[in-house]
Amino acid sequence: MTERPPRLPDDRSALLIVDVQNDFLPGGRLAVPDGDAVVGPLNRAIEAFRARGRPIVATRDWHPPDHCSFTAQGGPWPPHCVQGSEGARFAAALALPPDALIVSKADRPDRDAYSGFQDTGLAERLRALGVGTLVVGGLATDYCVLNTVRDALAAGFAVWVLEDAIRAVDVEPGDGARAIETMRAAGARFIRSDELAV
Ligand code: VGL
Ligand code: ZN
Repeated sequence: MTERPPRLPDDRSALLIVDVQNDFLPGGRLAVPDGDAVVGPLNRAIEAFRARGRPIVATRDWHPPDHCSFTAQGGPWPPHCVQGSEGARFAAALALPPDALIVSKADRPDRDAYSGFQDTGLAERLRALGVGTLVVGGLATDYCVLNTVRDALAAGFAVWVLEDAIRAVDVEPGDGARAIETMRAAGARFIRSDELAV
C-alpha cells in the first residue's frame, strides 16, 4: 500500500539539500549523470519551504586538496569538491536563500564522510530548530543521499525523499535503484517535488 504524504512542508519539517555542487554536475570532476536535473525540483522545494518559513539546510562535500578519498592518496575518487574551489561551489542555478544553513562535511584529510550527519552536529542543530521531519534531495543517490538518509532515520527523523530531485553515480549499473530500495527498507518514504504545498 502506498502511503499518502502529509501536507509538507509542515511546522516540524526542514528541507535538506545534499551536495548540489559543481563537481557533481555535468562538466564537473565527479559528474553525476543528469545531475543538473535535480536543480529545478529542488528550487520548487526551496520555494515551498521559504513560503512556510521552515529551515533549509544544504550540505557540501568540502575536501582538503590531499583528501584520503582522492586517487593520489589511494582513494576511489578523482579530486573533487576541494575547499574554496569553483567545483566545490553550489550550483549557480540552485536558489539557496541567504539564510540557508550550510553544513560542510569530510573536511579533514584523513576521514571521508558520505553522510551530512557525520562529525557535523547536524542532528542536534535540527532538533534545536524543532525539526522532526526531513525532506531530502540532491546528489548522489547511491552515496551521500543514501548515507545521509540512513543516518537521519537512525537519529529518529522522519524522512521523505524527493524522488525527482535525486540522481545516482551508478558506478555499477543498478546502484541507484538499490540505494532507493535500501532507503525505503530503512523507513524512508518518497514524494515528488510537485506534491509539496506552496
Ligand atoms: C559523493 C562521492 C564522493 C556524494 C561525495 O556527494 O555523493 N560521492 N564524494
Ligand atoms: Zn567526496
